[in-house]
Amino acid sequence: EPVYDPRALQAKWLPRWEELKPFAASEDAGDLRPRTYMLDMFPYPSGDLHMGHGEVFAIGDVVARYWMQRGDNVLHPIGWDSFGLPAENAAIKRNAHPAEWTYANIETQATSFKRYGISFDWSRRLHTSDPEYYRWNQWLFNRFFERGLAYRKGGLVNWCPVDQTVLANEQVVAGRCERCGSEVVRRELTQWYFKITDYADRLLDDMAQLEGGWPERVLTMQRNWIGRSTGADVQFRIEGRDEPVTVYTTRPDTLYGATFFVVAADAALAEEIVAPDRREALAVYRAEVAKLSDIERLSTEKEKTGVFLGTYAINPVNGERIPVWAADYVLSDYGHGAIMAVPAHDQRDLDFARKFGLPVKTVVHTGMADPGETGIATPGEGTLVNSGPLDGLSKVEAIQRIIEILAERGTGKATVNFRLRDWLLSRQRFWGTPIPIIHCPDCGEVPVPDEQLPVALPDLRGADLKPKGVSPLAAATDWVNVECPKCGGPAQRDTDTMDTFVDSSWYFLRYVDPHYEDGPFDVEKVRKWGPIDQYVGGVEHAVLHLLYSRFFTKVLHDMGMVDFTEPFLRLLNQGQVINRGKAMSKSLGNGVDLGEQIDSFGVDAVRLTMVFAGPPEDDIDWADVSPAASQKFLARAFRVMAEAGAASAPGTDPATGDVELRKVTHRTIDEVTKLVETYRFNVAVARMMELTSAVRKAIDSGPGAADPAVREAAETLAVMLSLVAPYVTEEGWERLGHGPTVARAGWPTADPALLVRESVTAVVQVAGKVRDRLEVSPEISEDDLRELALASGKVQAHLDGTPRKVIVRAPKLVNIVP
Ligand code: ANZ
Ligand code: ZN
Repeated sequence: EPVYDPRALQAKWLPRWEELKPFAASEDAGDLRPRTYMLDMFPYPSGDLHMGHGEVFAIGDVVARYWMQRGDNVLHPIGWDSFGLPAENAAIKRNAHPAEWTYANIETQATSFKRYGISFDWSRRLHTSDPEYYRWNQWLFNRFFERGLAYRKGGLVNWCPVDQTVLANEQVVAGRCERCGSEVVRRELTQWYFKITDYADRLLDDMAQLEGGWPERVLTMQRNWIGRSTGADVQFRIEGRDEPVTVYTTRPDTLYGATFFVVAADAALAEEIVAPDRREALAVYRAEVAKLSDIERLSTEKEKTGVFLGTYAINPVNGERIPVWAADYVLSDYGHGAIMAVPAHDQRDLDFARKFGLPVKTVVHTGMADPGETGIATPGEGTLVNSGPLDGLSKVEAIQRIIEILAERGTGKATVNFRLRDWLLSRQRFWGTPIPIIHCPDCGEVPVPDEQLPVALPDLRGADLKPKGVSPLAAATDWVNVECPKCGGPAQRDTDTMDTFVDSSWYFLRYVDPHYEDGPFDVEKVRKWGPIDQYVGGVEHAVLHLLYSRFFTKVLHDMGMVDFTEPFLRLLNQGQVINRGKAMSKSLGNGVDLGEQIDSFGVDAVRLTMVFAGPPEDDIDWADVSPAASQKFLARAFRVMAEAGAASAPGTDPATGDVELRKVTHRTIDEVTKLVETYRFNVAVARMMELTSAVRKAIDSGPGAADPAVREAAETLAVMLSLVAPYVTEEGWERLGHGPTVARAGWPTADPALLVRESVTAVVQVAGKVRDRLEVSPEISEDDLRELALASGKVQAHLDGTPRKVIVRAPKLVNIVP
């Protein structure tokens, strides 16, 4: 009796795989197999692999192994996103240097990945904290700088008071630091930015390529984040000021309804135009506003606040004088930082008007009650009133007409606005890529010449790396003080490091040759492998990493370095592994350790549990699944493969085997193929379980273990199940008399002749006499059978008009009373 011993199989096969390297992608030009690039989001080395990794990599491996079985040349690499705050914070807590902590974790995770049996090509391994990698971050920064896509500017930025660093807008979630959860404050700082806004249109428009390949909700999140809106820029004159002030509005049709004008309290303009006797009030108000986050400022719930600036704006279409206010609900960095307020048709303007007793003037008749009385603005469609030349027009017509009028007079034009802001890149932290800029008192910002890259991180071993608000690099004076590359005079290095999202914005391109020395990546090899056919990872990156990578890809495309404009053709977001209905956490005490699960049930059972738990997008509640049951199933599958292997030798002709079992096998092949290609991996596993039962039955109470159909079924099972359970199937494949490795066995093909369902004969009687016999499906419906019978020529010949009665007993009998 063959015994399933997961531990023994792991001990036997892991070293064999390391030797055989079955998952190495081929760069051989003569290799004509289709190339498929399968990528999992690379991990942070923040400890050993956890349950979440267990899930994402088990799922990714199903896809990678499937395409390998299909005969593709599959690139399935792994590396580490090894710079960054989590590693740095963990190291500081342990009084260790980030490098020591990081590289120790990488080794731990690499060992765990190998044990977990993921089909990686280990020769492609990379770590973003290696100088040979981050050198190219710096090289790319230089290219961006040359193209005007990297620039420094002062302004209000998001600051995390705990991590003591600035954050990109994308890293502020509901007003909090994405990493540590503390409330983000605003600070005035000069920082480096990537000009992602130059690509806003293309980031939106190119999403057409991703329709169907990406989850709809991710596309929607990106669309909303980029936030394109169309409207008009309109110029207002401000009394006592020569320069007109431009406002952005999505509703230029409501221009005649503007009853006041609002400037962002924190915009420079407010200080420029404020009347002398209102200056003091503005200063007090600005101090209050500085404490608020954008979310708070834009909240419709929040009580409106503001101060009158003691000056007036002139409406360009009717010359009306309207008072100018400063308020917090207008943001300084959106549009032009100033708005025309139309209280009748904009709720926030209406709230403000009611609070400060400003007039409300309806200019679009929507059929709703008067906003001035109800306090409810009417933003909808309608007919223009009180609007001179626009009267009687619809909203859409009025927008068009007013834009023409403004353009004729040179006081406005149609325009597009984006919510997307430039990507703030500088971080005041140690564990990242130094920004390759030298500040020279005479030459300004001078990039470190390419041939001097990498600008390596100073060692700083033993130094205090705690965040202090200025980069710890600033303390390394020997490193900071350099000669200006341009004039040779004394100059200083930029001491900030790059956001680690820079590292992950192009790592997928370097995998094709991670030690390439002539550029960030081998352009020729990327041409052959790119873009990524399938990407698998968490939805938490829906905006951040995926948006940045798309941006980088477009810039690289413009530089002529890649020939595609979207990096990831298909995206799968796996769910989370939770426990007892909640995310795992130390404080809840509901953590489950991946290593312990593997020790108890074996790698294959844990992987199978992950894949079988439900659709890959759904969360897995570990309390609801049973790795023990998975292990039991694997033992059954193992015995079936071992018994079939012991009873016959390879090469028997399946055509001579039991037809019933063959039909089950081929139907399973057909279904599992479709299920894997549509990500329904859990259902695919269920089909494999059914096949296992069918083989068991055939051995025990059917044609017996030596039947060629049993061998065919067992071999099919080995190959299909290898996507999920590599160890037991490798062993099964060997016992079935085949050489390693099952991973390259080749996907089985379903014989169409065996997919045809049985048919049955339906007898058709007219007035009690058999007039026809029909071959029909056993599952035919009563209606279909009635229709078929009545359509029969032989039946028609005995009918004279509509029959009086038709009695149908599907699938066997139709009785017609003429
Ligand atoms: C007049 C108006 C009348 C507006 C109306 C709306 C409705 P989106 O779609 O998000 O682009 N706005 C413009 N700049 C702003 C700023 N810096 N801070 C806050 N609000 C600003 O929104 C555009 C609309 O938001 C603009 O259209 C403007 O108000 C406001 F019945 O202008 B609207
Ligand atoms: Zn200089």
